[in-house]
Amino acid sequence: MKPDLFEAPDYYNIDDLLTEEHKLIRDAARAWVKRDVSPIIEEAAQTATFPKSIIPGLAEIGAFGPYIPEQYGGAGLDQISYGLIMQEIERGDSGVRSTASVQSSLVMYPIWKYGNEEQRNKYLPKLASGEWMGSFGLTEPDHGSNPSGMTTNYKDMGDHYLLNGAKLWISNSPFCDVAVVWAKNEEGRIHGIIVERGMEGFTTPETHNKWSLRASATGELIFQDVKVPKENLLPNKSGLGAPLGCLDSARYGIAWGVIGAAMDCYDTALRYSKERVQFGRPIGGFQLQQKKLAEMITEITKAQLLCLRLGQLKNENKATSAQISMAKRNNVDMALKVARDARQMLGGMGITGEYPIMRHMMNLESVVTYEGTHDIHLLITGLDITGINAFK
Ligand code: TGC
Ligand code: FAD
Repeated sequence: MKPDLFEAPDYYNIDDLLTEEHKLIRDAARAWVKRDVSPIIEEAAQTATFPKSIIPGLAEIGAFGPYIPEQYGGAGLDQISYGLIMQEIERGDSGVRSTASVQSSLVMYPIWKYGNEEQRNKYLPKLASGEWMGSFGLTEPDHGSNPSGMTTNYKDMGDHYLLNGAKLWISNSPFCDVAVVWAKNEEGRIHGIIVERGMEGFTTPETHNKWSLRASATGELIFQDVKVPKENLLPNKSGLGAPLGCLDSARYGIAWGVIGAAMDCYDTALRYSKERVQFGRPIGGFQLQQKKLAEMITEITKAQLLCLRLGQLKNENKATSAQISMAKRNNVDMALKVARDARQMLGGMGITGEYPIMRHMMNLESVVTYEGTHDIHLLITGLDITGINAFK
């Protein structure tokens, strides 16, 4: 892979709207990605290997629990800092951002929000440091977009719970130390339960042959009569709203993250267009190529502004789930289109691992599907503006 020459586009001087702390945090994450992710990520993706060596670095830049209070080992940052970290990590690779999203918003967040003090003290510091890695089990083989139909269940056996069922498409599952699993009790009510590696009957087979997110490990969570101690139940929230609340936080991070992937594709295509000569001139001088570049930077700039405003709303606790859905859907779609146009601009070179574009493009095919598909988020907006539910 070529040396990482990334220069972040900031067409509307959005940096002027950030605080010095935001910029310091962002720049530290950017420097870490250049130093520790860019040199190894192409090989990790080509060989479909999760690069475990980056775990301590992710912890150091505050990517594990950016907004979790410092007393639990988190970085205690605001929501804009969280977004900027996700943007920089996904500039490196969506799979690396996935690892951080799951750890922060899908594992640490529910333990922090729905757990008790003992659970917070037991799990959060180890998750923040990367000593333990987590996964989040909501999706099942027969229940993806419609998680309320889940069949994973637990029974009260007096001194413990007995957990049965299976989760599919679970990021980090093959190496996770703990899993936050969503399961129904005997009354059919959904609860979060913490399952630890080593519990008898709990297995995590890896899903192979992915063409997307190849540097992220994906797998199953299988529970066959797993005895889970009663103290592992998250006590403070139940119902589908509990996992969906975690998704709000992760989807918000994705809305920022994919801007990073789009910026990397744009920056690569812009540089290439000035160097690549055809018909005796740089291809960046042809109107058709300028159209692609101009549209890319326009859409990236709109996405940056959308996220910044959403971050302000999140900081004030005013962001709605539907606003987050709109940003996730818009920005992932934007990044996919930027990646596809950028790839074309590199001609044949665009399909090789010499440049990051094809990897970003393939990764984004997962990002547009997970955490609620493109169509599901459109229906969430439709419901919000009309008041009429198209799901039921
Ligand atoms: P519905 O009846 O609408 O809602 C049930 C309860 O949940 C509440 N609620 C929310 N709460 C918090 N945040 C949200 N975003 C919420 N949306 C709904 C709602 O108020 C209600 O509460 P209550 O108290 O009245 O019970 O539920 P539904 O069954 O009709 O489903 C709605 C739908 C389709 C929007 C939802 O199920 C959905 O979002 N489906 C998409 C599934 C999804 O996103 N799965 C993601 C799995 S995790 C993942 O992909 C991780 S990838 C990580 C990585 O690698 O980065
Ligand atoms: P389906 O729900 O079967 O949808 C298939 C198609 O039908 C989609 O296009 C969808 O938009 C459409 N559709 C469904 N319902 C409607 C409707 N009502 N109206 C119109 N169209 C509809 N899940 C986890 O729990 N934890 C994880 O860590 C995790 N990581 C993932 C990592 C990867 C790489 C991938 C690919 C997925 C991951 N997922 C995870 C699962 C992910 O959230 C689901 O794939 C996603 O929610 C969609 O579910 P599905 O794949 O079953 O598709």
